[in-house]
Amino acid sequence: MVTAQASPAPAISPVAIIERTGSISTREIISILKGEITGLHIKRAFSPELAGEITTNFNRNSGLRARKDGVPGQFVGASHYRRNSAAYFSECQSSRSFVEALFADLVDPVRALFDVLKRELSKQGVELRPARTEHGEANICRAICWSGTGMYSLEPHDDVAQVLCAGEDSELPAVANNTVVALNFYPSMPEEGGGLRIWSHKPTEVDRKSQGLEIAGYPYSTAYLEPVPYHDLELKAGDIALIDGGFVHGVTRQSGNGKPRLLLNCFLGFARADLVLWWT
Ligand SMILES: O=C(O)CCC(=O)C(=O)O
Ligand SMILES: [Fe+2]
Repeated sequence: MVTAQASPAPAISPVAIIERTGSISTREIISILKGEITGLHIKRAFSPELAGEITTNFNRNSGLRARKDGVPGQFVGASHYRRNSAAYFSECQSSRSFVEALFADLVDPVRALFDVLKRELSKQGVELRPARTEHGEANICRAICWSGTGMYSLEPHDDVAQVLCAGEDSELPAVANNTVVALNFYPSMPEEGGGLRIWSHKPTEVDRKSQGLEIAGYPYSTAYLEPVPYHDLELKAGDIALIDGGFVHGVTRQSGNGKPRLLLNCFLGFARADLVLWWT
């Protein structure tokens, strides 16, 4: 008798997360890049005044648009998700002035972090730079308010599938051999919810295929994730979180009236032993 093979349950990978208050250190960022820790949550890492100014600049930004790639959200900047590299880098170019307008005359906290990281990596013989092609180079970050209305305002996903599918002419797929790190700054958070949920599961290409998610890595179903333990980062305005984007993660539904949940995000990772790239 032939019986149907049920898909195996997702493998559990332990998560190692550091959560603390204070300043972010390059040592910890490099530790995530090397896959030694899964997540780093720094509370009150940038000032409420700076957070408030960036939020105001987002709300009145003339480049603010709705996403049209099936992921509900409003954003400023460019996303490489489901785009070929020509389309992505041309979108970086056309949105650059809007991204710059998020910071106006403020000290851009994302740029400040990259400046320090660049100095530290260079001492170790490693270059840090934006991903690029002949079409241009990546912006420093993108700004997004997720607007999913179900159980999650951003459904569970991984950030690796989109990197693997960035195209043969792209520098990004090489990063998927190493840790794809998501760098998130939170200028505004709702009173409740909007946490970053990280499941103890790092899907392989086989896992992704079994779920039909090999191109987007989005969205993993509730049924698939049901047996997997998770950890919630409870975020507040002014926090920074870095995670290994290979682990499934999503954003819990937000509640409370008034304050939006605003994220500044980019990705980074080793493309070679002597090169770390960032992109959005
Ligand atoms: O909004 C967040 O906290 C996470 C965002 C995220 O996972 C992504 O942009 O891929
Ligand atoms: Fe993500």
